Amino acid sequence: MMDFQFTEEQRMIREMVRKFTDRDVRPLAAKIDQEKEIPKELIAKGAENGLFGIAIPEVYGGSGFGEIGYCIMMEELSHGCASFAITVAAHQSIGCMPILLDGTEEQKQTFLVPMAAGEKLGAFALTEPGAGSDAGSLKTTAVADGDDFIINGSKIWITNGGIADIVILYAVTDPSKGAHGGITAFIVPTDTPGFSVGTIEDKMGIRGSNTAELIFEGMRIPRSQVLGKVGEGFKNAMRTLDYGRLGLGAAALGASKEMLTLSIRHAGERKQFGRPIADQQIIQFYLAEMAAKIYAMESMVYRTAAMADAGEKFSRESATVKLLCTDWQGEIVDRALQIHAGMGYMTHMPIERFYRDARINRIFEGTNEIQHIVIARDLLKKGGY
Ligand code: COS
Repeated sequence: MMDFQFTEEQRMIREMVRKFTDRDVRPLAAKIDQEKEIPKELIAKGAENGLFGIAIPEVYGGSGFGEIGYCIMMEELSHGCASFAITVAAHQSIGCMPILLDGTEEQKQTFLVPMAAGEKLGAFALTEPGAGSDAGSLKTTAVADGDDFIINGSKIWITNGGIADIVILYAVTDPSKGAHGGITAFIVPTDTPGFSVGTIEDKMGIRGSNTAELIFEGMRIPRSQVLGKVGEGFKNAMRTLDYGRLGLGAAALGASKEMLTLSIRHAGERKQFGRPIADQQIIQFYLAEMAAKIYAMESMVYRTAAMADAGEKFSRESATVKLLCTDWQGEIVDRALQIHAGMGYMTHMPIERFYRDARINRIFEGTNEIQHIVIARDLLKKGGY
């Protein structure tokens, strides 16, 4: 398909990441899934290619390609390996972005620059055992003590948690206020005394992506590592998730395109009743439905990315992207498995891995039920579309 809306530079990004995915990522995807680990060399190669700071401005060590560039990258990586794509995503769109949004110049130079270069890996630590969808009801506390804050508590299901060098941590500084002024964001290097990694989760999908429990015991963080203003951490988390949700839409788009390509190929090759199954109208309809959804996904991902790059507010749009792209990804991967039938169910084919990997996209960075809330609140607040 002609991607006429992209600039020459953006087409080059796509070409570069596509080559990288074909050469370095896809061949390792099954192994990454089985061994539940991203090889360090792959992370190093990704960093060499500038993937870990593709959206971050050049002045902070990134490539400066913005959200459109980031979505192109996520799309292309997601053709190959969801575990690797989500490792990059958790680092960049929700690990780096909180610092880019609210960090001081000094914080950006100290923390963001090495993160954007891929020298230090980031993570975003919001979720707790009792605070998932209701992210405002955190229990991790940060108590002021002179020039420091002392942090106690724990986080669960943190993507990159066990391999990150820098974690953006959200903790309660004023329990009487909750989401409205009671939560503060902190920049936490993972070698800080009092920081430890607990359980590493075993998962249904994205098995190569690291998902960890984080524990903080009397962890002392200087005020210079408070991100943004004390009490404004919840807003920082929500603004960050606007970016994260858009990126997940791009990941869903790339994985869905891969499913369509494999399904078209299989439908042309697989013969039953003496002819390719692509001759059957029902299979043609399945392919047409997949392609129609992909076209809509592509349109909304890049329209929303353009809004983000233009500095417009895009919370409702990114919630819409997350909701529809990940729901449709679920339908598309299911259709791909149906078209491949018995073959698709076998573990030597990538379809079953894509099927397992897709499922988390409707859950993390705000369940799809939460996306309905974000969309509805915005409509009611504005009193219209
Ligand atoms: N951008 C800027 N500010 C935002 C914002 C956004 N996208 N979303 C909310 N805020 C602000 C609100 O304007 C409000 O500000 P005031 O205190 O000035 O009024 C504040 O943040 C609190 O917002 P709200 O009242 O909507 O908070 P709720 O506790 O009702 O939570 C939901 C709202 C449910 C939408 C939120 O908790 C959420 O997104 N939950 C899912 C969390 C999630 O994605 N978890 C996954 C973690 S990563 S795997």
